[in-house]
Amino acid sequence: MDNKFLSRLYLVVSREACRGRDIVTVTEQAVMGGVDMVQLREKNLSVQEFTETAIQLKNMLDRYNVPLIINDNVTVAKASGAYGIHVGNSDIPPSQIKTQWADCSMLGYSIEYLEQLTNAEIAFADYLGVSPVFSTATKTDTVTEWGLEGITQIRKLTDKPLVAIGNMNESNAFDVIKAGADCIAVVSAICGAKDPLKAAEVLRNQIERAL
Ligand code: TZP
Ligand code: MG
Repeated sequence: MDNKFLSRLYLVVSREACRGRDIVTVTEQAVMGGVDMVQLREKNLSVQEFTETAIQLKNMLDRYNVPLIINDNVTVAKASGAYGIHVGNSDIPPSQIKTQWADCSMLGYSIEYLEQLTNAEIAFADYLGVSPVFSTATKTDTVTEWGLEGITQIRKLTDKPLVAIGNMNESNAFDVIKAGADCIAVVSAICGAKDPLKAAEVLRNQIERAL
């Protein structure tokens, strides 16, 4: 795996996912439990609100040395001083992100179907999202449900770090890492948990056990 990429438990967070709880508080709990990378994924906020939330998160995350990644918005990523950006297959292509934001330190790119792996855009990505591994109510506009076999298949075709996302939880994290993923990304398993710190700890333990 690429040395630059050392993250194992990746929280994908939004205000909505925190279900009325404060996003910075939930995220800080998650970090204390073992989350080592955070993505802010807001689909319904204005650029101003998205940026403000990103800055609040970054101020907290900096104290823990945890990188902040912004989903699909170069303006917000630059304005908040984020570490990187994550884009999907139908978003701005990675090559263009690099043109628009030369200082981007981490570029994530979701793999939604197998043919994408032969695309030149892959070379611009620092990690690939295997999206989704299992179907999830959190994101329903998906193409391929990769399953464990899909992770293993992608693992054989690329050396890029693989981030597994989609219905990841404490009962499948171990198998997903064993199948070839380097990192687990979650929304509900942490944001929806009564105790986000404990939920992160349990997930992190499953991951470490599989490494
Ligand atoms: N991309 C693919 S699945 C997904 C995203 C953002 C949502 C994952 O959410 P959850 O609640 O962890 O299944
Ligand atoms: Mg997108």
